[in-house]
Amino acid sequence: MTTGMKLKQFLLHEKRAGVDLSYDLIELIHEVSITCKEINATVSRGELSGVLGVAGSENVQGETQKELDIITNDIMVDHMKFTGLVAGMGSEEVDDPIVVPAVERGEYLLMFDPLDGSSNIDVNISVGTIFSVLKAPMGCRAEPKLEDYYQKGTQQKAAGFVVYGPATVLVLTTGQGVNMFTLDTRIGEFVLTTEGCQIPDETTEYAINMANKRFWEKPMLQYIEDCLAGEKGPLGKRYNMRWVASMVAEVYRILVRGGIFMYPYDDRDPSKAGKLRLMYEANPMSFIVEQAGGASSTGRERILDVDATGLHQRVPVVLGSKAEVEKVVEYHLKSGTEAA
Ligand code: AHM
Ligand code: MG
Repeated sequence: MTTGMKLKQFLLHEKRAGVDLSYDLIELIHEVSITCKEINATVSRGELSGVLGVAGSENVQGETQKELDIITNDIMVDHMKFTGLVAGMGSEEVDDPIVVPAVERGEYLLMFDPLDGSSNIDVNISVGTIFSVLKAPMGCRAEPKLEDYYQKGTQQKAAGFVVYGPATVLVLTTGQGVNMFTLDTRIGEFVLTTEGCQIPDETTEYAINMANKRFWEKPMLQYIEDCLAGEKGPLGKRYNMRWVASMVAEVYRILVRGGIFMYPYDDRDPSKAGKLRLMYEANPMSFIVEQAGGASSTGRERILDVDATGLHQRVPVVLGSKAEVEKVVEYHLKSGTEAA
């Protein structure tokens, strides 16, 4: 009976049961969970924390940062830098790799989005922290080069996210399925509450920002049109739509009851293949979704197989219930190989 175990206790239990997990990786995940408790403490105080609203600076993608984006980024960096577990870090909020002092260097690279969905903070809707762990090719022996970060999603050693919602929940995979740990605020520990999440294969619920419709490619337009046609249309089902504008909340919902989430290719800016970032959002979420029996694609290619060419690279994302994702891929393949 593992439900009820605390996060680190559970990971050590898994290791003893034969799962391939290094002690350093277990420690790293545990340390990340500590920073997420700190982020949770800040976020959950809302207006009381005095940090809501626009900070006035812009991040590397030219988006206005909320103060909390910066604060939560610093919480993660300042903590993880001195754990002896990471060789370097990549953050959605920072242009270049984050350097770790030589004496503190560890074996892993940590990629993270400290506060995903932060435009929701002021309106009190769920936000979250997303993270992905890669092996540093040179380990602790040298400062990682930029190219060391350019690893495919299939190389991830662990990925997870914490959603700061009505309950604070850590969703984690180390490549052996997906487990959920709920923060028990009475004892300050993440406790295993769901073991082996399984995304239902089929769904009738889709999530997409319809306001971007005019920028989409033909296959995406066609798929959504067919969803809207309902039971009388070619898909033969009555669909429902959701859009939280917070990827952590959307993926959490999909893990619990299935669904499909799409932030597809759009032609607003030819230098960006989509809105979401490969290293901080698409790869970790795809690893989790696949490990829960779902699928994840750009529409044409499995996301975990996409070549990484930049720290802040964008990628179209279609993920969730397997049969539905495969349907969307079919629409793309049928329409030929142009674009993205
Ligand atoms: P962020 O990392 O700047 O918060 O952006 C990512 C978020 C996702 O959580 C969410 O799915 C999407 O952006 C919402 O985009 P939109 O504002 O187009 O609805
Ligand atoms: Mg984000």
